[in-house]
Amino acid sequence: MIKIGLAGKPNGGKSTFFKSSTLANVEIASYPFTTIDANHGIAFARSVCPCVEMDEKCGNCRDGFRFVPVEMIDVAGLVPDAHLGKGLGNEFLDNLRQADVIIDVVDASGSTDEGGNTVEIGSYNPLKEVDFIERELSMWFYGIIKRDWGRTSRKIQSDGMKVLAEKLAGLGVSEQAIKRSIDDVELPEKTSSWKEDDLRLFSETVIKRSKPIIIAANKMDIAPEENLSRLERLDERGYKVILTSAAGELALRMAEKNDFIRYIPGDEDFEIVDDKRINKKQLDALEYIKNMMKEKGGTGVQNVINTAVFDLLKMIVVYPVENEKKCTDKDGNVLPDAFLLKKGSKAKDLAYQVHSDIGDGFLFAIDARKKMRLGEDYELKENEIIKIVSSR
Ligand SMILES: Nc1nc2c(ncn2[C@@H]2O[C@H](COP(=O)(O)OP(=O)(O)OP(=O)(O)O)[C@@H](O)[C@H]2O)c(=O)[nH]1
Ligand SMILES: [Mg+2]
Repeated sequence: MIKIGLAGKPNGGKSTFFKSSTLANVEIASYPFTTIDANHGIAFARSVCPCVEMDEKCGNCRDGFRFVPVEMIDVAGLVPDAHLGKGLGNEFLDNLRQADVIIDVVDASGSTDEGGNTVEIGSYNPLKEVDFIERELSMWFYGIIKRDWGRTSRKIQSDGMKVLAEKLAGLGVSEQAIKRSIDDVELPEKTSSWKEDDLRLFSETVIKRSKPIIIAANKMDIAPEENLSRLERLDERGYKVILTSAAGELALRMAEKNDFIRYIPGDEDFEIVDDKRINKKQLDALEYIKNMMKEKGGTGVQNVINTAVFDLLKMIVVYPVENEKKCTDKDGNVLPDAFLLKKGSKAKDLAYQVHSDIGDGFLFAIDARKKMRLGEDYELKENEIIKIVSSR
């Protein structure tokens, strides 16, 4: 399963973002280092369900939106020099080892300083936060790559780049990402000639390739407009930035759970249910969130997850079925599974994801909509419904 890591300075709203996306019961508080041990949970990417074109609804989606599971990891806050052990230090960065993509939850309101201590709204520049978090992440990689570098680089000379790939496998770095990073910044092929700065540059590049970052400009509900536009302008520097209110999303998810509102995560609006249990204070809070969503186009939380999964990681959703006429499994469940696959995946890759035996015995696939036979090298497309025919 894809893994999304939440990073950011203390008190920025990581656990609130996590709780709103997973509904896991985690601690949230207005002081730094609330989270110490990483939280793991299941969040969801939202996609249009193919059953909207069918007579029979699948029963696995909400109003035609399918929520496909992804893993989410919420970690301790990072402070400047975390890679040297400051704050909760280096070992906490290691919770991000397996993350495929990182959401940097930035406090756009500027109401917490770089250590996460509460300050007056607008008094801390969130752009500084973006820079230092990125630096900490790349210095963390650098620290690991640098370890024993003399020996590693000599081995690379004799045995090739796979040596480095093996060393970095635990960080989720592939040999391809290593090679591309070296090309990107035109480092000499002879790794033993790399200077300190080359190693740093390599670390910075390889982490960007293996763990792309998306910025959630959080606390938009209380953030000064100036801060929001400063953060949004980061797109000129190649960043993906999305404004969020994790607290707003959490309030909606809780209200939805209690049947106070009708809300589908990712929607730009919600409907308040006429309910005697809602008191004036709750109603006011919901109205406040409603207005904010109207102005900003939603709470942004689902949008961040979707952008991370579909834009940064370039995934597609594919629906494997056993009966291509009815689009069901053998028990008659309509569109029982939704799989996330990397764009460019082939029919045979899907077979392997269903089961390794099915992959080994792959004969051909069938596009359920077009009733067309597909070979193992057929490149799957977003939203396709596929039957795999296998000898096993
Ligand atoms: N106004 C507003 N407050 C928020 C938002 N998201 C989080 N908060 C508040 O920010 C404070 C910190 O939230 P947490 O989710 O605990 O932050 P964290 O990043 O997990 O903090 P650490 O675990 O200490 O690193 C809490 O008081 C939250 O209620 C938001 O979107 N808007
Ligand atoms: Mg936390």
